[in-house]
Amino acid sequence: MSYIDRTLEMVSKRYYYQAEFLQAVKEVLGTLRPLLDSNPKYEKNHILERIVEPERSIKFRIPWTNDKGELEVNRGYRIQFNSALGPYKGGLRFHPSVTPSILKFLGFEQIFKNALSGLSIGGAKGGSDFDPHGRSDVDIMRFCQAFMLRLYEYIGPTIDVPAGDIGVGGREVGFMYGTYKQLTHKYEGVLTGKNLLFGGSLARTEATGYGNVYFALNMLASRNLGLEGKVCTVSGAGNVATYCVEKLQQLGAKPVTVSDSRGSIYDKDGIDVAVLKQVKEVEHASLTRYAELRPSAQYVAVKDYPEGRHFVWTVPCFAAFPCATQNEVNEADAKELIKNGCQCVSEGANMPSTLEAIQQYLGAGILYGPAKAANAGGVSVSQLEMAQNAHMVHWTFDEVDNRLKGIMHNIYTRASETAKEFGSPDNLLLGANISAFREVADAMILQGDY
Ligand code: NDP
Ligand code: 2IT
Repeated sequence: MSYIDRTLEMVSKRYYYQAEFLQAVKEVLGTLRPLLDSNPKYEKNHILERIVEPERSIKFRIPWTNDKGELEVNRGYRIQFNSALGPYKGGLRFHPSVTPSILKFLGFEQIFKNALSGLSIGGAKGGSDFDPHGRSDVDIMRFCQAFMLRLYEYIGPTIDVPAGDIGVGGREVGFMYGTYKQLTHKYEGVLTGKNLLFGGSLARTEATGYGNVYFALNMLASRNLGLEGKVCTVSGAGNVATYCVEKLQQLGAKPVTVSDSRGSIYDKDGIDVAVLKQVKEVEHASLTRYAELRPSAQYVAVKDYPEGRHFVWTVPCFAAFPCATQNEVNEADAKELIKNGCQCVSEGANMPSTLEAIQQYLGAGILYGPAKAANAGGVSVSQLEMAQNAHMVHWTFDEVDNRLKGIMHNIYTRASETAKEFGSPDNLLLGANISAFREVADAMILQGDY
C-alpha cells in the first residue's frame, strides 16, 4: 500500500467520526501522488503523519449571560494547525454547526491556502457553536467578550491572528478587539478585518469576493474568455457573496442569483447590489425582503427546491461562484451545471463542492478554481492588514486592490504551472495542492522534528 493510502487509512480509522475533516484530507492527499512518488524525503520525514495533526487544539467553555439575564453555555475552539511558514492565521466561525470536525477541515485547508498566498502565514481556524441569528447587539457583544476572555492568552500579532468567517464580520471583530485590548493593555494588530478607525485595511471587506472574481478572470483568460455580458450564478448572501456580485457587475457580467440558509433569489435583471446590501448589511433580514423590494426577483424557499438539489445550481449560467458554505454543490448539482453549459466554477466558500462534484468538473474539462486558491484573497488582504499595522501605516484602496490582483494572479500562475509540471495541465486543484504542500513540507523538514 502506498504512503498516501496508508496515511488515509490511519486518519480514517482515528477520526472516523469527523466527516468534514476526512473529506478535506482526502481532497488534498488524493492529489499528492505525483510529488510523493518521486520524493521519498516526505515519507522518510513522516510529513503526512505530522501534517494531518494540528500542532495545538484549544477547546474552552463559554458561559455568558444573555440580555434576558439567563446564563448560556457555548463551546469555543481554536485549532492552531501549522506554523511552518509563519504565525497561525485564519478566521473564526460562529454557527450552530461548528464542531471540531468542521474547524479541523477549515484549519487544514487554511494551511495550504495561506502557503499559496506567498505571504508567510501559518494555518489556523476557530469559532464557536454560538448562533448569532436573531440575537440583539448586546447579546452579540457579550458573547464576543466572553469568547475573547478565554482566547486572548493564546493569540498575538506574531503568534496567532484570527479574523472573520461565517457569522463573524466587522462588528464581532470590533467587540473582540476591544476585549483583547482591555485584557492585555495592548493596542496591536491581533485580529484582522478590523474597522478602519482602529487599524483595519481598506478593501479587506471586499477582498474575498473580489479576489474570487480576479481568480476566475485569470482562469478564463487561459481560454481567451472573459466575463463581460455573461450570466453568472452566486450562492450565499453574506460577505463573500455580496462582494463577488459587486465585482461581477463592475466587470459587466450579470449575476442573477444569491441565497441564504432559508431560500434563494433569481433576479432576471441581475442582482441589485444596493438592495442586497440594504437587506443583509443594514436590515439583517431574510431574502424574502429582497423580493419585496425588487419586482424582477423570484424567491424560492429551501422547502421548494427541486428534490435533493440546490436551486441556484439549476439556473443556467456561464460561470458559477459558490460563496455560502461547505458541500453546497453535490454531484447532481455539478452535472446540472455542466449540462446547462457552465464553463467555470470558482469557489468563494471553503470546500463548497463535494469530492464527487469536483470529479464531475475535472471529468468535463471545465475551468475549476478550488477554494484554497480562488478564495485566498481574503486572508491575503488580512496579511496586508497585519503588515500595515506592524508599520503603523494605511494604504489606499487602490494600493490594496492592486496588490490583491497581483496576489490572485500569482496564485493562479503557481497552481497552473505546478499542474503542468506534474502532467495534469488543467487540474488547478492538483497544482494548488502540490505547490502549497511542497512549501509547507519542506519548511517542516528544515525546522526539524517538531
Ligand atoms: P457570512 O456569514 O457573511 O455569510 C454566509 C452566507 O452563507 C449567508 O448568506 C448564510 O445564510 C449562508 N449560509 C451559511 N451557512 C449556511 C448553510 N449551512 N446553509 C445555507 N446557507 C448558509 O459568511 P462569509 O460570506 O464570510 O463566508 C461564506 C463562505 O466563504 C464560508 O465558506 C467561509 O468559510 C468562506 N470564506 C470567507 C472568507 C471571508 O473573508 N469572510 C474568506 C475565505 C472564505 P444565513 O445568513 O441565512 O445563515
Ligand atoms: O477562510 C478564510 O480564509 C477566512 N475566513 C479569512 C481568514 C483571515 O484570516 O482573513
